[in-house]
Amino acid sequence: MRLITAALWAFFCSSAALPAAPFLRGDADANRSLEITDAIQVLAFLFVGEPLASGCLDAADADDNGHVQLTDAVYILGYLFRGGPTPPEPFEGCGDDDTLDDLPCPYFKACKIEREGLILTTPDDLKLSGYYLAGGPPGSPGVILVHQYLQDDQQWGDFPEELAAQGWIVLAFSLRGHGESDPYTGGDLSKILTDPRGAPVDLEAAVTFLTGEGVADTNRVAVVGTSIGANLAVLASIRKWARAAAALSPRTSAIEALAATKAQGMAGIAYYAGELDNAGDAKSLEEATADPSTVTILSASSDHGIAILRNRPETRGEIVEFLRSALGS
Ligand SMILES: [Ca+2]
Ligand SMILES: [Ca+2]
Ligand SMILES: [Ca+2]
Repeated sequence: MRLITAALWAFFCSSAALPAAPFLRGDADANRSLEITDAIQVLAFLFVGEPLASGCLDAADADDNGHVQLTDAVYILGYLFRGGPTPPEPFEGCGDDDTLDDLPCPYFKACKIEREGLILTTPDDLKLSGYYLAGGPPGSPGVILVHQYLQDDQQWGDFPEELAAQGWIVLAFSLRGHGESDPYTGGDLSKILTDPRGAPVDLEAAVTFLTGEGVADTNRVAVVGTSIGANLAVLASIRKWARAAAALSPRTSAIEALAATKAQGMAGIAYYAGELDNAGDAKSLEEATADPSTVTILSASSDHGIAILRNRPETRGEIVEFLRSALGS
């Protein structure tokens, strides 16, 4: 019994680097209500080795003493049936843990999924600013969002929330030289558009984070990008970092410069381009991409990158459906 508990503990601790999700104290089964079943969940976790239905150890720490113990089950029962003390906040509504401890809460399905800020460290030791939405428990499919030149991780509107609502773990970040991330050191910022030692290294940091132990399913990662982000999404497919991608306004010459290789070996990509905006590259890239792949040319449109998502809202649902099918989720 102790061995099983230790294994579970190691599983939860491995995800301790993740941002913490808002939760409800005592609601060990994450059904948004404190009931006898929550006490039973705590006991089953401690003595039978059952995983917590909520996946959130902080929620099971009903008395907020920093440990999940028999006393937490007793505390829940005391509150419910014997007029015992009210569990500490967050109890009246979803919230964060005010008291620091080592109990991880990577995901809590009964609370609204919120953006949790995070800092990625690149292989060349830059800090990149971003945020994370735990739309599902550890091991769910993961989606990385890559913005375009002179934009940042805020360009997406509520698309990250729409993706997280599919049960996916979503990571958006700002490339070096953009948003709150460290500056680009390769010269004039426009050089980042073709520098293989710049933005691709940033995407690698995001992939490494998302495929780390206890985060997303390493075999079900997708990248969605606009303009340079689209080129990086294609690069992620070339390098087998991602099983699926959506590339809005890609450019072949920039992909080949960033990847330092021919644009070949891609699979599972949905391409988009405005008819009046370099649509030829999207078409030829799609021909070179193994199934599943699609290309959508927006007639009489010069929309580029994020403008496609903003001006053609139906694109969002199409991308979700494409990723769902390509990721098998
Ligand atoms: Ca409950
Ligand atoms: Ca406790
Ligand atoms: Ca605590």
